[in-house]
Amino acid sequence: MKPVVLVTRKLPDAVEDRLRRDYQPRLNPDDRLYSSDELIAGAAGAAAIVPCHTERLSAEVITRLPDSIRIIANFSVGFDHVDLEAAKGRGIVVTNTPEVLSDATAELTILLMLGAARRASEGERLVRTRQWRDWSPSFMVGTQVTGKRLGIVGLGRVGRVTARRARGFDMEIHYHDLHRLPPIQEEGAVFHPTPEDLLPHCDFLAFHCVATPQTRKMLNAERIALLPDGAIVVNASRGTVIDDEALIAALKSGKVAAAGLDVYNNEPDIHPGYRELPNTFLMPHIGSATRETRDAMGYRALDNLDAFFAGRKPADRVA
Ligand code: 8YV
Repeated sequence: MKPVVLVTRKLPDAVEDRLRRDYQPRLNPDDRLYSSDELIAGAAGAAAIVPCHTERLSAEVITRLPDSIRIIANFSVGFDHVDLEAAKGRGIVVTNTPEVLSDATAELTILLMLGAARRASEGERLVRTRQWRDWSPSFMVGTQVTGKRLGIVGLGRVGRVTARRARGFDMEIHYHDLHRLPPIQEEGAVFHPTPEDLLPHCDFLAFHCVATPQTRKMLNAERIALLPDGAIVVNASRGTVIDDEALIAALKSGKVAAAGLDVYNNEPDIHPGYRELPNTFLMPHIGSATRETRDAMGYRALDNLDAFFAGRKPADRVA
């Protein structure tokens, strides 16, 4: 008997074809967002769940999952939406999809940097709304990216690709992480043991760290004060790393010249302050949204399922 797999969102066609071939999938062709109750009901008799970050598998939800569930194979690299301790407590294996989305997310990060620095949002609006009437040497002047210092919080897989792409703009890379990386991974990036050490070196600041209680509101008012005046902040990790009120105040005062954001607290109902500001470049959590990457994420989630049901340790086990 092929194991029953609850798939919470519509996945790429090729991934769903493979699911149909190897499993008895419960698909969601309308891509409707399930409530926790619907998810729990849909999991009845299933051996596995393939969720996205849009499903919150809190301790409460995991406690209520049917006993049949043995693995949660996430279609995401981030797993902050899953309570790992609760899963461990119930003997449920949890996996993620690392590596395959590093390029796409790094590309998006570069877009955020360029979009924020060159005032892409303002410019686009002017053209689209027919308000672009003139040109002058002082019109739409932004910040140059080339040759600037980029500080990266979290020089993991995505952070290292962003650093590599940023070197194409002759940027000088600085980073903070829990530990200094070996030189082969640093590729010349300058390590700073604390965020406080890093921030004064950041003309641009990019977040690529994991959402944990320790990184929550990491960018707060005190730390923003340590940035050079006119710094640019970008975030393609998780919204929780930013104190929204503090960043919005800094964007208003000009302390932070611009922000490029793809992730937010309380998505998609984000802090309204971001929408009102001209100096924000805002994307709707699309870091990994390329055809190639979404296929690869699906295959990676299925590789983890295949390994698990073949009695092997899934490569990307996080709990
Ligand atoms: C995904 C992401 O689109 O993988 C992640 O952690 O944040 C995104 O790139 C999303 O999580 C898919 O579930």
